[in-house]
Amino acid sequence: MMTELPAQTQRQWRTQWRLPASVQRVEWVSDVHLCADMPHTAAAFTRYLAHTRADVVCLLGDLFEAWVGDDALEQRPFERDIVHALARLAQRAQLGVMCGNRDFLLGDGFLTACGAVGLADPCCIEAFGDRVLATHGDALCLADHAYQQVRKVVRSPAWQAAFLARPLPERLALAQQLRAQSQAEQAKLTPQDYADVDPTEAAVWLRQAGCVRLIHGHTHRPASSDWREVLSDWDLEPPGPARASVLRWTAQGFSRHTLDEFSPV
Ligand SMILES: [Mn+2]
Repeated sequence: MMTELPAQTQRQWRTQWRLPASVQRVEWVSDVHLCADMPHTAAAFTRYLAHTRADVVCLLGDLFEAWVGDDALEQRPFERDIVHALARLAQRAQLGVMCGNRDFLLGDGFLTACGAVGLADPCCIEAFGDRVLATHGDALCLADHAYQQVRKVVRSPAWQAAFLARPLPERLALAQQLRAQSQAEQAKLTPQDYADVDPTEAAVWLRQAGCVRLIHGHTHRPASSDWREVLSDWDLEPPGPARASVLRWTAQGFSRHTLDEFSPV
């Protein structure tokens, strides 16, 4: 017999987002990897939220280093503070949130708490008479076969329902353990070892969506080309070097901005 899945996994986030004609400035951020032990990065992100003049902010995944379920909000002051900062932004701008490979359990409870629109991966976003295809990017890193296997499992409604049914302390402990494992594995790699978005598959996605440009994060290798804009990750912990940038989309096209622009005057 099929058991009913919790609302969190019955995700019907939007695959198309047509922005109103009044929108003048859209900003894109991904891979902030927020966690309580990276306080400088969290402070810079909340400062950005407080000072941006964008009409629309799209967060394209891995906003959080880990997310073990929306119920964690009740007991975790760090996550709650971030949600409050997002909710304040959502009072003056539209906020779109997509899941990444680390915070793939962000659910409707989170969206409601911060007043955000859930973006499916991928999501076609229309503005300025143009349309772009937004994705976190991990689903297109096809060369990483081991990861694609894991992704298939953890993105299945059955796995997610079983995981979310476990007690919160157990989920937090498991996330901690997975993070330590992935950090140990990452330490062995050089940036050239990281998988990149598969250009052939990306071209298929773009053609199917009727778009010519992909916006993605995940690879932590910010770049612009004729078919894609790759977002930067954020890391502002000393001793540095600091990494963070915001991609802006206006009627004039795309531009990249450092955080200096968003400091209080
Ligand atoms: Mn990622």
